[in-house]
Amino acid sequence: MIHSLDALKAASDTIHTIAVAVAQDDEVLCAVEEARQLGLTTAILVGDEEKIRQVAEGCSIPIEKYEIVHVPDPVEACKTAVTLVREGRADVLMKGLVDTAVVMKEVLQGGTGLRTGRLLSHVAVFEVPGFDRLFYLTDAAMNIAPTLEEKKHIILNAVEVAHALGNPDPIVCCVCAVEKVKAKMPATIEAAALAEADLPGCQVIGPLALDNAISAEAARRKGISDPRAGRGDILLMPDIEAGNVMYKALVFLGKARNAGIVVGAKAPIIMTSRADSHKSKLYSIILALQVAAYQSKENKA
Ligand code: COD
Repeated sequence: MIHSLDALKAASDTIHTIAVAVAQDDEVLCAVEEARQLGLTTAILVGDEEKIRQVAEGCSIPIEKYEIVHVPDPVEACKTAVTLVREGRADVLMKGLVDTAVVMKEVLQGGTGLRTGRLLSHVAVFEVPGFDRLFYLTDAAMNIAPTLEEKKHIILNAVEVAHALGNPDPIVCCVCAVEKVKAKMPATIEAAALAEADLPGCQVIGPLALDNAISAEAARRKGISDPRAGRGDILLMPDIEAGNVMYKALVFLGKARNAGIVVGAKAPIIMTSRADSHKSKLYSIILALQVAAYQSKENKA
């Protein structure tokens, strides 16, 4: 099982191709180049060729190592990058210098996008100082107010990522404000329903407050008898607000290292923002490659 993001890097051994949509972004190109230098990836850069070459030159990136597809219009560039993934010429999609909504619109297009019938959701993998396991936080970035049914799919998407990283039976904690079902707190009612739902490939418990999800000591002090309390791997957040606050708190207050991808589409999607650190972008690429390798192995099995 992979316990750290550096171990994830070391475990990656298959070269996969990334299609970068609107690739003229210095931070994104630097992270892609670092992954290429590590021998992990090749990339097809879709966007304005002149601008891509300028950015590459400014960052001392050997642009001759890359295939460039000249599509100056950002919407068309997203369409082209999505097509490259859909047609199997690339294994992972990465967002460059373009709004998330623009890429997602192309990803979600029926027929020409990357939909599979599954819900798409964001999974962030965190390495937190003081903890010897990775946490999978979901959904901090895509589904705004998921229904009970959508939460089941969000859990299953995170379970797939945990499996890809060698955790065969992750403990999923449905995080709420309290660990008891309260009629006035709908998230606790849904958490209890999720714990009863018998989702495959994982063990779901909840409702749990955050401390009882991640700290066995806190759970013991609270008198929670379930031995899985405090040993959560996947942290299902009640909605995007809680998820996003938790994400930012881990990064900016907790100094945690992280990677993040959108799963549930035909291929993993890397949606880093400019606020993400360089390391986080590189780890997100490596995470996406690892999940793509796992998915192609599973599909062949
Ligand atoms: N999975 C699968 N299909 C979906 C999903 C999903 N998560 N979301 C929408 N769809 C399908 C719908 O069923 C529909 O057929 C089509 O896509 C369009 O649906 P809309 O109109 O709801 O789609 P949008 O473009 O309005 O919304 C999709 C977004 C992902 C843009 C939206 O959910 C969103 O804004 N999410 C939050 C993104 C954000 O601001 N994150 C901030 C933190 S980084």
